Amino acid sequence: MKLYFNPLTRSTRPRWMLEELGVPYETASVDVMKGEQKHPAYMARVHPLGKVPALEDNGFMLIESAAIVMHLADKYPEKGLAPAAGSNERGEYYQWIFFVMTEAEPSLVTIFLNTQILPEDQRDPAAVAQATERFKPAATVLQERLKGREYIVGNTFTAADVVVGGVLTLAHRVSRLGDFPGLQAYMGRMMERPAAKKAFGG
Ligand SMILES: N[C@@H](CCC(=O)N[C@@H](CS)C(=O)NCC(=O)O)C(=O)O
Repeated sequence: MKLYFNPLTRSTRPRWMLEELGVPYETASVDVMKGEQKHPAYMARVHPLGKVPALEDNGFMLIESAAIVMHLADKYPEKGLAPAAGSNERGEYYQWIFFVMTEAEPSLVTIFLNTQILPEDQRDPAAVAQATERFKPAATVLQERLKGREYIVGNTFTAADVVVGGVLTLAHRVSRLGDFPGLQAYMGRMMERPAAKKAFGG
């Protein structure tokens, strides 16, 4: 299996998952700052939008960080990183993965782009303020869910923790976890996992 990877991007999520699974894989480095993700050959074969991550598995190509993580959990059922299909826990697993990807991540991306990535004269402080306000209720719901829980679903670590934990690292990078000690503590626990350390350590 080959993961198209850049260390400062969402490709840390599938890498974290691969490390949790302990299966063999290689990484293909894609230098996003140099624009390698927009090379026509890469876009034609690997990612039609010219982004990372992407997974290549024996000629099978898959994009979207959360989809890759969930697919990997299902591909190795013996590792127990996804609740049984059809169970209530599986429903919650879908719920929290979609929740962070749709209710939290877009606001965080807006903040990230407008505070750290775009050239200063293109940054929009109003968009940052609006996104910060949009993030707060989602973060509150997530923090409430995690009260008294070690993991986002059930009593064991699952792929949902990779996605939720991964999104929270972005919240941390844009300094939006200060008011959410419960989220900070959860993220800290997740980042202590050896697999996460490897994925985020480069
Ligand atoms: N929804 C996609 C988003 C992928 C994405 O936007 N990746 C960023 C890095 S985190 C990227 O490759 N940006 C470079 C570009 O858009 O040129 C996912 O979760 O995989």
